[in-house]
Amino acid sequence: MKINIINACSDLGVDVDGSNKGPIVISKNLKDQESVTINKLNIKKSKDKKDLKKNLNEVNIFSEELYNTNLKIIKKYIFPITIGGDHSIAIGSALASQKINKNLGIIWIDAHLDYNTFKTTITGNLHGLPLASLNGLCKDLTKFYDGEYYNPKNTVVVGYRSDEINKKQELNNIKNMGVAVFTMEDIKKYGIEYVMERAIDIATTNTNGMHISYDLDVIDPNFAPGVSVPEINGIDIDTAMKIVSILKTNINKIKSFDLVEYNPNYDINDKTLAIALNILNNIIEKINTI
Ligand SMILES: [Mn+2]
Repeated sequence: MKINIINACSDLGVDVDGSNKGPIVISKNLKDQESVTINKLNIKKSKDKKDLKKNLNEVNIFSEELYNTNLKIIKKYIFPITIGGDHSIAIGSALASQKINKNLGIIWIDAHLDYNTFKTTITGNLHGLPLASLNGLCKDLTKFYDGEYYNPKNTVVVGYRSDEINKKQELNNIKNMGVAVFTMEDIKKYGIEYVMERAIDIATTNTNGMHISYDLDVIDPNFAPGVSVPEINGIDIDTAMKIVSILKTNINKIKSFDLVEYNPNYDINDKTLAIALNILNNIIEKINTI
């Protein structure tokens, strides 16, 4: 299957700079891939601690442009691989896939739940809201969208960890919605093979397939320091690649793929870049065979 790379160059969803530069650094190291680049508006972004809707208009403008770009690609039966950028870019990429393919599930591979809403966010960093947005809970972030949202029953998070007391409400929200959350503890207890098998089952039961959103911060910052919001106690490189090989064996169920949150400003000796390239080269190679 033919592939297009979409460079989603935005860091407007987080008050840390640099993830907007990630896509170009990654994609120039991918050989022979057709790509299109979406740049964020050139504004002075809000980092005001009291601003709980940071860069909302600009994030919406970016999401809409990315959404329309991905729509066009998917309509041509080309497989979209969207490279972020902070995780707010997944609003545009995942909704475009849902709009065309209809009735998709989603696997959100991430150290974070990204399930805040405008009521629960304490930072106002909009990259903490995209998964809730994809379930239709943050309409201010999806104003451009007129399709169905992802069903929480077919929504799965893999790799979450955080003991922060202020995350309790987010965790309650996501559980009350019926989203499946597999934590780091689950991965340690049951193994990544079992967890991914369950995740794929949940995302694809009675659906037309799934969208995959892979956040590099799911990997332990010892191995992948080049992210904006690192969380300790993450998965190792072997586990990160096992996830990819399990996805490869299920490639026919995958309709669209994101790799997000690479921040070259914080990378050390290109360690994180090497992992990002390994993930993408594996996925690209497999898509080329179908
Ligand atoms: Mn994350």
